[in-house]
Amino acid sequence: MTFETTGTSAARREPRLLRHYIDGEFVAGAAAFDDLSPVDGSLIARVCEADAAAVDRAVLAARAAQRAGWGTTTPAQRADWLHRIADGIQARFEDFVAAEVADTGRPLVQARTLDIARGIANFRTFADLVRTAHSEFFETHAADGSELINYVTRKPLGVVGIISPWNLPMLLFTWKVAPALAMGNCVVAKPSEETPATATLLAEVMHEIGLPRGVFNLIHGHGPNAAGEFLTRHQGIDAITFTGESRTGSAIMKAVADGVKDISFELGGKNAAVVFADADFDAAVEGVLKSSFTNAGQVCLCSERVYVERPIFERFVAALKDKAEAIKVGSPYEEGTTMGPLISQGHREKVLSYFRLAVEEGATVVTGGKVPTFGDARDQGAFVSPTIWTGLPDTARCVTEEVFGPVCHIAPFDSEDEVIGRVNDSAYGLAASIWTTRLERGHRVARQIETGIVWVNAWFVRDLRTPFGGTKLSGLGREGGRHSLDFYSELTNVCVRIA
Ligand code: NAD
Ligand code: 6OD
Repeated sequence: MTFETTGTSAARREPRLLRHYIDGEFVAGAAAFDDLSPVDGSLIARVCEADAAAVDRAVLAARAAQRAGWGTTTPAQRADWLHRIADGIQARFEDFVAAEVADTGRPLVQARTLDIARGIANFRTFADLVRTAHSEFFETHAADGSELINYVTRKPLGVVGIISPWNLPMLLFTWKVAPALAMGNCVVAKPSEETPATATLLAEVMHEIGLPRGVFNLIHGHGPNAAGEFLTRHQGIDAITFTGESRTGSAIMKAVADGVKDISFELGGKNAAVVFADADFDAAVEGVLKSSFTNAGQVCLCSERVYVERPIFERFVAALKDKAEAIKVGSPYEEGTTMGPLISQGHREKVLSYFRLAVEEGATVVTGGKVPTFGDARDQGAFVSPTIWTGLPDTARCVTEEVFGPVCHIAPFDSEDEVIGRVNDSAYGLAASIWTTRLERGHRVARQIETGIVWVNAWFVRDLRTPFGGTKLSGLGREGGRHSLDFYSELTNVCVRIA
């Protein structure tokens, strides 16, 4: 593979110190850690590590700001603020793109069209939703003949703790920050230690537009026994919303149990794609290519299990192999790159351990399973090649456990009932996609799949008004549209006798 020297390499940037944003000020602390480029291992920035005292200050600042005014602003005022935040991101769009690409190594086009664009859309969508939110209303006729009306009012929860992962940093961070602020809460938010850059830029935007101090607080740091855990254990938090691994969700659930805090969890998955023989073949191959390899497979919605109806199985495997081998793996600063590295050397170790395990479990490696070599600085990065396996039993660990890399296992199936059973036989239940030209079949199968999201002839098309979340180990609760408005507020039913 060639390495073009055009473009801006993360390696050439001056390391900066990324600070916390607490009570309207950027503050450092005693400790800091390295933010390394997954493209070539170079130092991007030093990042402050919040200790318990910093987390405490952030929670107290959020509480004070919530009581001092944010909690009593009108929905229309908050909607205006959210649009101003969106405008602020838009004004620094290319800074956000550069920061996201430096932290993750993803292709520039993805950062522009998905990550940063969605960050803006999250603020605009929840601004519009909160402005137009309506209440429930019921007329009641009691047994004694009296008449009453019921209506529901919403109050903010108070202070919301937000913890987000590294795979879609800006998209997932703002997906929580926007609705939390829209509903009148103040937030203390912690991005992943792997991807602190866009969250820091967002704090700069909040500062530049003059958002009242304490409304948005940013803390950096690690998870267990560090900033993340200090936040979840803090008694001043009213709710935690978390996106990340299922076992982290379990640890957070224990941490918040004593305080009986509200929680919303978007967790891991082992998603399936089902391709029926009647599918539009080319569309299905293209769809599964996207659903398995987008963002190097580091999207919680990616399909790592692909089931293909037997008559087209061999043809489908061959076609997907050709497409996977045409993916251009490399630096985001290189023209034509369609897949960047994994997020870190540590995560690559995990993915490579599954590559080895697949062989031990008896897989046929159709393509990939390797670390590409470049003969330049990218060899210090965290690249792997797009990988396809076949031949594993449904019970294999590589078919049941989330790898979170550019990999899928393809298996044949013979009947609709059989494939529904196999898709549902999973500890996870986040998403599935079905490829068929028989739409009644699409509806019928979708209704029987035990996941929070099912796409038919599509993948990762998002209408932000729809519920988003998973069943089983994939999560707890739903966010999106009115489901976010519900999670980020307390509902009070007011019942009034009128006659
Ligand atoms: P992770 O669980 O390791 O970390 C996520 C965040 O939690 C980070 O900010 C981390 O610092 C923090 N954290 C870790 N341990 C903690 C603890 N004990 N207490 C408090 N905070 C803690 O997840 P990750 O590796 O960053 O992300 C990848 C995982 O996220 C995958 O499993 C993926 O499927 C999942 N994910 C799910 C969704 C979804 O919508 N369902 C979306 C994106 C990612
Ligand atoms: O699109 C979204 O709203 C969302 N929460 C996507 C999650 C992707 C997981 O990696």
